This record gives sequence, structure tokens and C-alpha cells, in this order.
Amino acid sequence: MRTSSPAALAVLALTFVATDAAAHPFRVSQYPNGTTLNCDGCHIFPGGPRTLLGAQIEARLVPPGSSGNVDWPAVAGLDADGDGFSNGQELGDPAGTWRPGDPPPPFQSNPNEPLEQPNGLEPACVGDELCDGADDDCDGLVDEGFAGLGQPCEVAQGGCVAQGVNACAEGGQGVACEAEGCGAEPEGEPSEPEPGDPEPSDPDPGDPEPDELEPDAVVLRPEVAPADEGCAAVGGRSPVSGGVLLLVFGLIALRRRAS
Ligand SMILES: [Ca+2]
Ligand SMILES: [Ca+2]
Ligand SMILES: [Ca+2]
Repeated sequence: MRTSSPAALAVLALTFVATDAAAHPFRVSQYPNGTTLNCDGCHIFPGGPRTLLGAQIEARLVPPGSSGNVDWPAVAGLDADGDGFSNGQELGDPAGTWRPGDPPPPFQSNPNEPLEQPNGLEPACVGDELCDGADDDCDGLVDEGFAGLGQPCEVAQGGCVAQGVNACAEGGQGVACEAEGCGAEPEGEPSEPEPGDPEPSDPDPGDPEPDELEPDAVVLRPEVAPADEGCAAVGGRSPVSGGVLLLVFGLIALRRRAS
């Protein structure tokens, strides 16, 4: 088996370099100060392996592949060389708002060199990811590593279980369930009994039994007296008083005859 000679390998390498270098020169105009870094921005040597920034750009090409364009907003917030300063800070566009055709912002430092850093700026990448809606460690992921973030959750509130969503807790060190109150009962719907409430049919221990209720309390009709009792009550003559009168009249009649 014949092995390739050094000369052949050199020719092959030069061919690769020429082909690769010629394939993507347009990309230097697709991110701020790309023309300042030129090929060194994305390649260790012209056409060679990708630099740290080059690798991040290549992973986010739109569309993916050799014909893809630089997605600068997706790259600006990353920290290629891990020096704490984002690519946007180092290339003069911290917010990632620069667009192709805009004038280049003032160049700050090389995003491929950790010992080169912008002067007078605080690093945007704090190193540790916080739960705060930002990519604090500039790895391209926001709030990564916080389990359950954005997922449904439940929390007990005043004797009921409220539904909510896990959100970043105060201080950014974790997540907490954020839930609305249990909410008002719908109109017309009977409220759920609270634990400890008496059963609706349970009588109060101090209530009297139904048969112990005072009759006057429930019978409001006036009593109707019997007819014969009513007559006596209003002064009608009784059988006894009638007999006495007859006896008196009889005695008077006998005395008149005797006289
Ligand atoms: Ca740097
Ligand atoms: Ca992150
Ligand atoms: Ca964060």
C-alpha cells in the first residue's frame, strides 16, 4: 500500500484551505467588526479549524450548512473565550442590535482571546446561572438547570389547593410555585364544606326535640268553643235555673187557691 507523500498532503491541505477560505468570506460582513478580525475571527488560520467564536457562529448559521448566514443576535450574548465578557461586548455591540450594512461599532477586544477584555465595562457573564430570565453564564441557554421552571404546580392556600406555574424565586437561586387564589365559588353552586363544618342535617346539641316544641309556638289557629258551652258562657238559662222558676210559680199558684 502506497502512502501519501508530504508534498501530496501539502497540496491537499492547500486545496482545502483555498476552498474553505473562499467559501465563506461573506460572513465577515455579517457580524460587527468581522472585517476587523477578518478570517481570524472564525478560523485559527485561513481556512483552518474554527476558532471559539467561529464554532459558535457555525453552530447557529441560518440556514444551517455551508451556505448559512451569521445569526449575530444569537451569538452576541455568548461568551466564546469564557472571559466573562460577551461576544457583543467585545465586538462593540453588547445588545446584539447591529445588522449587516450598519457602520461598525468601536472595536473593544478579541472574543477569541480571554486575556483581551474591554476596558471600562463590567462583564455581562457572571459565571453562575441564576433563575432570572437571563443567560447569566453566556452559554446560550437561559435559566438552564432549574428543574420544574415553567411547569404546572399546586400549592395549598387557605384550605384548598391552587393551581399555578413554577417561576423564578426571589434571589434567583431556585423556583417557587406561583398560583392565583383558589377563586370565588361560581354563582348558584353550593360551597364546598370546610373541614370541621357541621353536617347540614346535624341538629345543634342544644336544640329541643321536635316533639318537645311548645304547641303554641306552631299552632296559631284560635280554639273554637263548643256551641253549648258558648251559650252557658254568654248568660243563657241553664236547666237548673228553669226548674227553680217553675217551682216558684207552682208555689204561688197553690197559695192563691188556698186563699
Ligand atoms: Ca476576550
Ligand atoms: Ca445560561
Ligand atoms: Ca439566568
